[in-house]
This record gives sequence, C-alpha cells and structure tokens, in this order.
Amino acid sequence: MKGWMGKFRTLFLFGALSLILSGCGVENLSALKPKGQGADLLFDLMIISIVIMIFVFIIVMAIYTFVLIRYRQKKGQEDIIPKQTEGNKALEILWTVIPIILLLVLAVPTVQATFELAEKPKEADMVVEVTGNQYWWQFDYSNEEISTSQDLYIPTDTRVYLNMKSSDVIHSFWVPSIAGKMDTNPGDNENTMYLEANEEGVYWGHCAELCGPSHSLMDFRVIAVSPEEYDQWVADMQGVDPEAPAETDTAQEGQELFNNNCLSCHAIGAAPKGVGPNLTNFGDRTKIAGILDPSKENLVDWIVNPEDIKPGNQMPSNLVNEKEADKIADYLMQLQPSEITPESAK
Ligand code: HEC
Ligand SMILES: [Cu+2]
Repeated sequence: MKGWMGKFRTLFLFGALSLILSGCGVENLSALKPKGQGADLLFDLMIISIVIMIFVFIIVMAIYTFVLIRYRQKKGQEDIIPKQTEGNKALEILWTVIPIILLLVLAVPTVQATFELAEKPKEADMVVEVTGNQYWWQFDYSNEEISTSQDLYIPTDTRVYLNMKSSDVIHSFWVPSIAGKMDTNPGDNENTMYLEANEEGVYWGHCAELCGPSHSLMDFRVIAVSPEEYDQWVADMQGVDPEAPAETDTAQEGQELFNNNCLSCHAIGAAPKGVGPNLTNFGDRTKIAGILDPSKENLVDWIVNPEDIKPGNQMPSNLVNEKEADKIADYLMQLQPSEITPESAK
C-alpha cells in the first residue's frame, strides 16, 4: 500500500477488528451485563479498576504532553540545557503516596469481594454437587435427590451453593452473567462457589479450562426460574418413574432399545450416577450434548456417531444403526417431566 493509506494501515486493521469483534457478544454470556450477585461484585471491581486506569493514564499523558511541548528543542536555542534536577523529596513522596492510595482503593473492595464470594452454605441452604466430565456437566441436587446434566435449574434470588469437582481432568465452570468462574479438580480437592440470579432466564456457561479436543464444545446452561416454579420442577422431577412405558409404539420400541444399549451409562430418574449424562428431562433440553439444536435429526446423528460431533468424547459410536436410533430418539424426546422448562424461564 502506498501513500497515506499505508501509514494508517495498522489503525484501519485495529479499527475494523474492534468493530467486528464488538458484534461477538451474547447477552446471556456477558460479564458486562451482570444479572446475579457474584457477577455484580465482579462488575463493580472491573469498573473501579478501569476508572483508576483511566485516571492514571490521563495524568501520565498530561505530564508527557506538557514535557514534550515545554522542553522541546527550539530554533536558535539548540545549546540551551534546562535546569537539571536530581532528587526532589516532595516529588518522590508524591509519586510513592499516590500509587499506595490507588492500590488501597483497589485492594479493599477486592479483598471484601473475595471473602464475600467464598461464603459457605449454612445448614438450610440449597447445595448442588457439580461434576465436570470430558465434555459435559453433571448436577446432583443433594437436598432433593435428583440429577440433571447440561442444564442446571436454580430458583431466583436464592443463593445456591456449588460443591465442585471433576471426574477426569481439570475443567472450569464459568457462567459470566450471573457469577464468576471456578475450576473443578479431579480427586478430593473440592472447590466451592455460589450462584444467585436476580432475574429469571437462561444463562449460558462454558468450560473455561482447556480440557481436551472437544473443550470448546463443553457448553451448559443455568436456568433460573421463580422459587415457586423451582419447587414445582423439583416435585415433577422426583415424580418420574423410569420404568413407565413411553407414549407411542415406536417410542416404546425405542425405550426397549435404550434400556438394552444405553442404560449402562445413562440414568433416567434418580438412579445412581452413570458414566454418561442423566437423561431424565432430556426432552426439555435447550441443546443436545450442550451444543446441537434439539431436533430429532440432530439427535439421531448424535446417537449414531457422537465422535463426529464431539471428538474424543466418552460415548461409543455405532452402538445402534440409524433406524434404531430413530426410535430411541422418539423415546428420548418425549422425556418431558415438567411444564417448567427453559422456554418458560425466558
Ligand atoms: C459407554 C457409555 C455410554 C453408552 C453405552 C451410551 N452413552 Fe450416550 N453418552 C455418554 C457420554 C459420556 C455422553 C456425554 C458426551 C459429551 O457430551 O461429551 C453421552 C451423551 C449422550 C447424549 C447427549 C446427552 C445430553 O446431555 O445432551 C445422548 C442423547 C446420548 N448420549 C444417548 C445415548 C444413547 C441413545 C445410547 C444408546 C444407543 C447411548 N447414549 C449410549 C456415554 C454413553
Ligand atoms: Cu472442560
């Protein structure tokens, strides 16, 4: 590139890049639109830091510009050297004390927020056991004896405490619009955090720790509903009879195929944890396997060949053929135990 265009090439590039990237935000996956207690605290810290940074930047730039103009070499005065100062007590005290004050302004709310975010549950509080797995999330609602995978249901305006671990490698549970993020570790090293949503809604989460080839596909949702709806949802989930026959004939054939081929890993109802996700409310899922839109076509594709969709995941491919998968899909999609769904939370 030639001429003035060439000079501004870098500027153009950055300008275009920031314009394009500014379109990448998703409302329910943004730390900048906090909808919960944890996210509020973190947002406030961000604002304090940015204000301090802007303040420092402006002062430094003002001094810089002043010196540049005041002490530049002037025509006819090339030989003049301004007065040289070495060691100025007043100045040195000033530029030691100002940063100390700025650090204190940052440190006090940061330490306060750290302690507030580390709060532990009391006896009557709601606790959910969170387990990160390659590449999906398991949620066990200890007080209620129910489980879900991928979609975590919580009541609004309630502090829900999470006990978090991993069944394999380190993952990180991150729901930016209602809380911060926390690693889940393998072994006994359990981490804790809490969620508190101010508004009903479906909040998006991501695994935020590189955990294998399908790490970028390890998505989940937090579904916040009103406390009354939450109680109703719990009752509906507790009422599920895993042995109840499916609604239609094909779905019943699917159920039998499922029981023979899949139940070794997947639980329906409050059965003990399996190797794979709990599918009790699979028909209400916002996504299949955390990422695919919940259509029957996508479900059949997943059942026949999950490896193609999430490379390296733990579910074997080709357990059943496409015809069988079609029937199983009929069965799984009618697993809708509750009227309280992500749709009703929107
Ligand atoms: C060896 C254990 C195993 C068997 C057997 C198995 N699965 Fe899976 N399944 C998994 C695992 C692990 C995942 C999670 C994969 C991921 O998301 O990384 C999974 C995920 C799924 C999902 C997506 C669930 C969600 O939360 O959205 C569906 C649906 C599913 N399996 C259906 C089946 C069906 C149908 C069969 C029988 C034909 C079957 N699975 C057999 C382990 C198994
Ligand atoms: Cu992960």
